[in-house]
Amino acid sequence: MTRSVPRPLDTPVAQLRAMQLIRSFEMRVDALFAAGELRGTSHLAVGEEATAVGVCAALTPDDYLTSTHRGHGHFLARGGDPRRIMAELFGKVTGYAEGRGGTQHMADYSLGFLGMNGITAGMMAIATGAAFSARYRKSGQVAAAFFGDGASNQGTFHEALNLAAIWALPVVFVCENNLYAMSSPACAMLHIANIADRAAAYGIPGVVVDGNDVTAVHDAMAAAAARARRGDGPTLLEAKTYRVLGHSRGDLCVYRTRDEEAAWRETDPVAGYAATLLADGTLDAAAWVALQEDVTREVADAEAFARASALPEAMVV
Ligand SMILES: Cc1ncc(C[n+]2csc(CCOP(=O)(O)OP(=O)(O)O)c2C)c(N)n1
Ligand SMILES: [Mg+2]
Repeated sequence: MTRSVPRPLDTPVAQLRAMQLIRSFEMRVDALFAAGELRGTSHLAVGEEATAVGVCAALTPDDYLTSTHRGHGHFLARGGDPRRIMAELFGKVTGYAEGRGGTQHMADYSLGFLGMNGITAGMMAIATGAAFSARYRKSGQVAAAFFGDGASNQGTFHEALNLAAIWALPVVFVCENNLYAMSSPACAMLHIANIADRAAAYGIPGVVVDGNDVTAVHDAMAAAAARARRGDGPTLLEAKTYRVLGHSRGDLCVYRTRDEEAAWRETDPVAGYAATLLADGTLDAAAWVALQEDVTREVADAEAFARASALPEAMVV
């Protein structure tokens, strides 16, 4: 496998660009599914860009990261190559799993990106193991594990938090509470308001953060990662956000209202951060337009690369 380097996310504009890249990539993938050009299904992270970028901005190049079934954004934020991700979605040999894994099965160990996984909460255990390994080797690395509100009701969640707590492992559990697990609203599946409150059961800090505010996510993640690196153990970080599109392809969202969706669109993490940077003078209007055009070009280039790539050879068994 070729070595990659994590995406530099150390400036506000770099963070905005990464969020815009995720938005643009996911919207294009959504359109490709709608047009019947991509097969199967995919879980898109539109509206959840700030959690991916805020968390990755607080990691060092050596740290570990695990993802979920909704992982394109996590991977792009960490430095995954849009060309190879798109090629994997097209089932092409240049994709991260050589066209045989698809949307939920991509990894790049040179980025510390240990992978996506369709098993809800499954990667929380992998991240806990990676943190154990880091501690054993005294490497100073931290592992971050993304998971959803639905995953917090899986047994694996409790097992991972308990082990990480009793061994004070350097892991940060990042819950992307996007208010839904498929068609199930979090408010009907949890008898508490904050998933972060579950941290108390393991004697570790539980922190709630606005998951649509990239700076707030970064700051909370940086504090949790510093704590983990000091040897003080894990944190449960809950980022409140919203899954703007359906759970996966073909979901008409009949279980929620259009008013609710419109209200959340007001808190759009990408447009909101662009507005902040325009208001404080970090970015001017022309630069914002140029950034969006540049990202559109990058996504178009990824698609052209994927289309031009070969299909894998048929497997003979
Ligand atoms: C162990 C397991 N149980 C059930 C499923 C079916 N399933 C796929 S996605 C999903 C919902 C996950 O919800 P959440 O953790 O909130 O993540 P989100 O889809 O909102 O990002 C479920 C139940 C699964 N993939 N794995
Ligand atoms: Mg969810």
